[in-house]
Amino acid sequence: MIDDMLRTPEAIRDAERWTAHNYHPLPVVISSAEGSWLTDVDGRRYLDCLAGYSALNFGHRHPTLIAAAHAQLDRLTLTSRAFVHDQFADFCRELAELCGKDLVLPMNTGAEAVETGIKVARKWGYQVKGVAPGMANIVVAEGNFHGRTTTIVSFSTDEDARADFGPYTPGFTVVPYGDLAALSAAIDENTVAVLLEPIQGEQGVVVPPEGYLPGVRRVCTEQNVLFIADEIQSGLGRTGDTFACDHEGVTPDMYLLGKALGGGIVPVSAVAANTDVLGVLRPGQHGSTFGGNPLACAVATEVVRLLATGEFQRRSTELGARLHAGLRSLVGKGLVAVRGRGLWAGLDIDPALMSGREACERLAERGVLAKDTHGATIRLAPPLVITEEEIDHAVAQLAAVLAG
Ligand code: IF1
Repeated sequence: MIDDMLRTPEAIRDAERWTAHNYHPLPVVISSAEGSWLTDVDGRRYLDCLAGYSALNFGHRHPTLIAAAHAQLDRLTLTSRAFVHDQFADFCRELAELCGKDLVLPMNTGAEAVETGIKVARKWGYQVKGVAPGMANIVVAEGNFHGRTTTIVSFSTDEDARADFGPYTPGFTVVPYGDLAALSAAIDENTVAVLLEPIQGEQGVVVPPEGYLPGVRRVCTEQNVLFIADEIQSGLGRTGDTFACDHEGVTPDMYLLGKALGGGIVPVSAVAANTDVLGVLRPGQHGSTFGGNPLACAVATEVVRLLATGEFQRRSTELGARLHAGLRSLVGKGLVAVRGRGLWAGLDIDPALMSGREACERLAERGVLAKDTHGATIRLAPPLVITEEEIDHAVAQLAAVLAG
């Protein structure tokens, strides 16, 4: 049926004609969506098991979020931060309270939140910790994915993401993910921060060993180093907790948030930290044209309120258990490994059977959309509004694909 999908060649050909080829999308052309379901230009329906890489945790067009967007569109959409607007304080306060932090700095994309975290950590290092000028270093993990800017790819270990984008930004030390001894050994008098994904998304939903994150927290506290948790993909309900760090009771010095914070409607990201960290910034030292705009704040405030109920964290935990039980039953039947937590899973397919891409093409033929990461690994991250029946359906379609 993948060939059937190519029956929509004009839409795909037009897309390919007029855009740089920085993606290799599945041959599906989506025209509408609601909840966990997408509909293509020919009326075919697909269960969304990617959810915009976790930007659609609340499903497509969640009514509360769409209503907030519509109401704000009819009032005020942008002021810049040169002025204040009436949506700003509620958003920053309610997000800060959700994070248990003093302050929030709103941006737009995840990469901007990461860049903001890097800049704030460096400035904190010089002005608070007393690191020698220009010497600040940040410890990061092998297999990291934190975005696509030139500084961020400077410390990527993925050659596809990094090659030929030099010269690279210095000031980063890469250590094996999950290896606390290596991380501790990499910290010296110039280390201002450790930047980690609590669960590595693009690497294939890699969960660190139990005790690793508490260990990182302890070492950072002991060494006066900021622990920056990139929760852009792992956070906001995806793993069954508000933040993936919550699973082991770890509180980072800085949360980096994005994706689902914008409700799948507008790009919204943010850095949340206490005054002793974010307080190093003075007017004119950092900013963004759209960061904290009225439309973003109106939607993101409702996102924070949805999370404050705990409903989506409970769904992710309960439905995630069903998903993982179903996936584990396929180990030895085409799957070699299943990783993840909550409604987030990384699946290693037997490479002798098919690639991750091929598996995703065959799933698409069966009306389930997912995305491969590398090689024979695919990730499943459905909206947290998915139902038990839809989970069973997705697992059944995967079983059929693996069975050939
Ligand atoms: C793509 C995946 C990739 C992220 C974490 C920061 C960012 C991301 C943990 C930057 C973004 C996106 C980017 C998108 C595909 C997707 C992704 F991991 F989710 F699968 F690439 F690796 N921190 N991840 O996951 O956020 O600037 O994109 O808003 O670039 O192809 P952004």
